Amino acid sequence: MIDASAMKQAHQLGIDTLAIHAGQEPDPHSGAVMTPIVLSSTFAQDGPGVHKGYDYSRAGNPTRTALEGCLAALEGARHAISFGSGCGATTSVLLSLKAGDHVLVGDDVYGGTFRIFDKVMKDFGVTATFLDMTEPARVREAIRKETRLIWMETPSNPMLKIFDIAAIAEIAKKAGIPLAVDNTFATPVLQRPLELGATMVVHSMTKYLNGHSDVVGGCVMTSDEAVGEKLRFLQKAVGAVPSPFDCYLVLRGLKTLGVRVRQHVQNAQTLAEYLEGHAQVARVLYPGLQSHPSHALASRQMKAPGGMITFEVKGGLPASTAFLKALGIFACAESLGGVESLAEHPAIMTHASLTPEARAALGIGDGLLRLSIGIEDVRDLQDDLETGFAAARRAAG
Ligand code: P1T
Repeated sequence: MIDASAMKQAHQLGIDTLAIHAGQEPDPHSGAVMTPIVLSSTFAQDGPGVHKGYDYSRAGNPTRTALEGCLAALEGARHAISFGSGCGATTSVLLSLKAGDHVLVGDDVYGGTFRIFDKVMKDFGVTATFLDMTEPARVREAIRKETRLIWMETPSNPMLKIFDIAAIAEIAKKAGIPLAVDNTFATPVLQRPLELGATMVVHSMTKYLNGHSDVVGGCVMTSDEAVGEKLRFLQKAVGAVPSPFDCYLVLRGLKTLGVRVRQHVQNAQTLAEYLEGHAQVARVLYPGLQSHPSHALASRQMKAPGGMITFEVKGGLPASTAFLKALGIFACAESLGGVESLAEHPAIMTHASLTPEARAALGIGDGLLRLSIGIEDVRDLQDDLETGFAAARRAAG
């Protein structure tokens, strides 16, 4: 077995090998190559407190252990702690804060993440400042004496901003503040924030890690012992744990993470270039385009620019609505990172929980659309987008 704690061994292996093997070994009882789904909620003990490492499934479960071993290896972490959703993972990280604490948050984050800061943590006395971190010096200037965490997404959702993880990690380290990077859009195949100095990596496993749009889950990876211990405690104490079946599905999905992500990227690059040349497109945000303001940083920090594209269709709300309705292969749906292509309207869908002012400041307007590029034949995807543009043209008159 490739044990995540056997760091030396894991470090010598490539990420595609780790994705298939780390944390897993043939079942010692039957030889089954695939990790069994252990559904039992409780575990027999030889005597009170004498057990084989598991006593109750909220505290620990063998299928979950296998998944967490694999997740830890993929991010090069000592610890992975999994949760019942990405939001559950985010909230569990924030539960280590207390009233009076302050968090610096990247200004562009998933709407549900914004909502946790704005509508949940606020009531517990934890305040947040949302900040464009494109210029790392701004992070240093915004740190207060009560700042206890820096949180960011890169690439961010939905504006695909790129923040310099190494530079911000350096600032955080000097200030003695942990840095959490939501790596959902990039995946460890393209970007490994812990190697760049981050304290924690957070994922919605719902997305690329699982990859098949049939699980909601989340996780946090860290090599910091105190942070790992605290999160392990919160996982058990708060209980936002993923089911054994969901752990199995993510473990299964992870096996193809590398090939999937490489195909997502290839299709996305092709379609981003197509969109950039389209007469009905006002602007395209994709880190793989020269026109992206942080193209150089993305090329340095990421192995490839990822599978998400955001663009603005000309013609406002009538055009963007007609575009989404006309698509046949792309489903008009929230979420991302599955093998199938999805398209959505951030202002109405994923980022509706932002205040109108916050949306306006970010440029999340009526014509803005976000695409999660799947791994279908790229020609079919392009034809589908063209159908969307024809409908948008008719709607805009
Ligand atoms: O949906 P959930 O598994 O709880 O994950 C929340 C989450 C966290 N971080 C990022 C970067 C995300 O994109 C998400 C969820 N995002 C969507 C559902 C979406 O369509 O953008």
